Amino acid sequence: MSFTETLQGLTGKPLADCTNQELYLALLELVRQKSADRVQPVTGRKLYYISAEFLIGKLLSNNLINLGLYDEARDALAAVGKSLSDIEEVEPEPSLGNGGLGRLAACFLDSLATLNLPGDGVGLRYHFGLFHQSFEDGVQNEKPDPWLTAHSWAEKTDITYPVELAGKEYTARLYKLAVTGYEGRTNTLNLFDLDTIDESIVHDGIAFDKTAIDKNLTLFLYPDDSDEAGRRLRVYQQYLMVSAGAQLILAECAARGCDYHDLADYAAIQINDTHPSMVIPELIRLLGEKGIEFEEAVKIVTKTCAYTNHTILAEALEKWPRAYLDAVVPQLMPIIEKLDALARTRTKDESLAIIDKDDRVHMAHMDIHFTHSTNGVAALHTEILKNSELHGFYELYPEKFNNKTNGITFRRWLLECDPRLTAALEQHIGTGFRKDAAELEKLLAFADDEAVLEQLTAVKKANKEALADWLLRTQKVSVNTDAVFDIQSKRLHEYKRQQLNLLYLIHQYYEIKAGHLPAAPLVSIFGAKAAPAYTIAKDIIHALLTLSKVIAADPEVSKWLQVVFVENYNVTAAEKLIPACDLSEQISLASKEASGTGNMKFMLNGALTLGTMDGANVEISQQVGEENIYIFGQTSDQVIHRYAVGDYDPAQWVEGDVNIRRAINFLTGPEMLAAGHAENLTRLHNELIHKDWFQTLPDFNAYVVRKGQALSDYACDPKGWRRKCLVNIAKAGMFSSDRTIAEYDRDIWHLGK
Ligand code: GL9
Repeated sequence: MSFTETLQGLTGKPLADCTNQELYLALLELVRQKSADRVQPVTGRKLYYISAEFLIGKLLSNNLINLGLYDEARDALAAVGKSLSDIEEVEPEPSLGNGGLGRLAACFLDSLATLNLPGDGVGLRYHFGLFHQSFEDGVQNEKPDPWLTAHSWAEKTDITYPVELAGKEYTARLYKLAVTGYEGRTNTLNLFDLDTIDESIVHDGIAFDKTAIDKNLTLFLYPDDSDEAGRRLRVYQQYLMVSAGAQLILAECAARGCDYHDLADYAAIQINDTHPSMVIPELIRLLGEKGIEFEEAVKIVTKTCAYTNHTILAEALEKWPRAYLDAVVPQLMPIIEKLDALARTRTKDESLAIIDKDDRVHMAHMDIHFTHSTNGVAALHTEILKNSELHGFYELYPEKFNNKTNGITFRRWLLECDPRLTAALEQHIGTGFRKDAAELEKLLAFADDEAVLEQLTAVKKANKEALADWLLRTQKVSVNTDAVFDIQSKRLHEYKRQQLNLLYLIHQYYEIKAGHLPAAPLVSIFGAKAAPAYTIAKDIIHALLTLSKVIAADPEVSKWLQVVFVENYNVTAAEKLIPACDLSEQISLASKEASGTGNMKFMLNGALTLGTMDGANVEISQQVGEENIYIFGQTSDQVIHRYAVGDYDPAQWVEGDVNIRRAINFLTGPEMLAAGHAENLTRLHNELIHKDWFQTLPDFNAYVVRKGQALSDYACDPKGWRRKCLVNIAKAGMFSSDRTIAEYDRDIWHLGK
């Protein structure tokens, strides 16, 4: 049967007569059937990647590509006057994640299935995801982001598990979402939910009664934790995930013949950051119910579980007040106390304890003591963990520490999002890189081939045109595609320093007004959501939106400079932005970005990085060589030293530098106040002058100089620029998540064995 006939069998009428919605549903069904054909029996050890977030993005195109059906589907639809990309627009994006940590989990699932490794995800089926962002009057506005339509990729099962929360029993229901690898097997993303959730309790944006657990538990990812009810709700969510997950794992292993004593031969559990850490005491509890003594259960769990640390920011290393756990999971507290006592027999160092003197339970400490592996997510990050943040633990357990530099799946972040570049690459180096990313290096043979370089430039130009069309259609802004497209898209956080970019733009505004014109016009594009309770992050968004208006209203400046803030940044938006980028902003304060993965996506799509020596930027720089990347700013050692000395005073920098002073004072100057809100702008101004916790000002001048250099290279040395782009693409191979997953498997999981 031809593809058209098969699809028509599902629509029940000629394809030409179908709506895009009908075609979408038929394709969804077709993909489901084909994915089911690729389910394989599990032998030996199987991975359970347990994570609060799985930022999977839209699935239709990705699944068609991985099943080898994309071209056929596109052509069959085109033959009847339908467009696959229009059909894709019907699909809602599941917003089950926030940022890199969640997207990493999604890339890992793709690579596991592609490498034919048995590995499933375990998480929650949030009804409204993180939130949908819109801008109203220059301010971020939050709404629910529904994605669960009548026909969704996540299929309801009749598998349920009882979960006890605050002494009351709830029923967790399992939903399964098929994950098919590229020419690989089909694994499962297991998502838990309660049948009793009531979406109608959400009002006024994303507000809801935080105490009605049976109705609210899986409404949102990361519910507002600025009050106690919100923080407790996070504990409720985490326990729902780990308890149902642990029961699923034990049931699946038992079905394969495991007698629980040998659990580690059947299961490897990867704890993705501290949100799932309670899986440790929960497994010990459940093994106890099966008759296994505490001491043996601890050994089994330690052998089965491994932990990934994704950040050194203290606020993200969860420490739950004991009172919360006493209230929500009283069944776990006696076990956590015994684990704390056991940990104290291994070290006298009070700072390594699980329960501290203020009765807070340190989740990461429990992870490190009672799993067999702790990994960081980029070389620099792992070194910082070993040498400073987790130094005491490293001394106690040097053998547990290892690095696994993050990666991204090239299927989504090259084949799917950049078909033009993919076609160009295939013309010269064949298709081997689809499964063996190292083959991208073959491109280096063309580094001085003018025709190839021009082809890459033409691809970039076409992608910029496509982004411009999309921006016009969805955001009603028009951009100059001859300008440099400079993009900073990632969560809004002070450590990522969108405010540094903001100060640069203000600086440029003054320079242009003074007749010091830049080498090339610049379109500066932002995409970022701020956590709803993170005031300064929202103020930074407001300042950028306001500056955008001020510049647009000034014909002298707007010829050279434009600021665009994309609404509701998500995976779908990233897929449009990344292929069109010339300059990738990776400007976090050195030592603070554990890895970054956007940096890898931009590089793979032929953008040059403007960045600090932070996270995986360090490894990108090693790969491409310093002449093919724009590095600036303090090193992590300098930053760590400055924090240690503790004498950083932003006011001195403001006083001592006219450019810094001019840029900061502009925030509360007449132009900005006329276009924006004094309250937000003043708060940000004060924050920068009096606190600047992430040391924006010491890096300001270096940033201005380096960015100027990049713009001048772009404008004055186009040949050199193109060559740099080619080298970046060619050297991106090491950042494939296939490489990362192969390393996890080799060093930690040993799957299928
Ligand atoms: C993060 C780090 O901040 C990133 O640098 C890193 O690339 C990713 C994946 O390892 O993990 N840690 C973290 O807590 N988040 C990250 O993105 N947070 C969220 O996504 C909420």
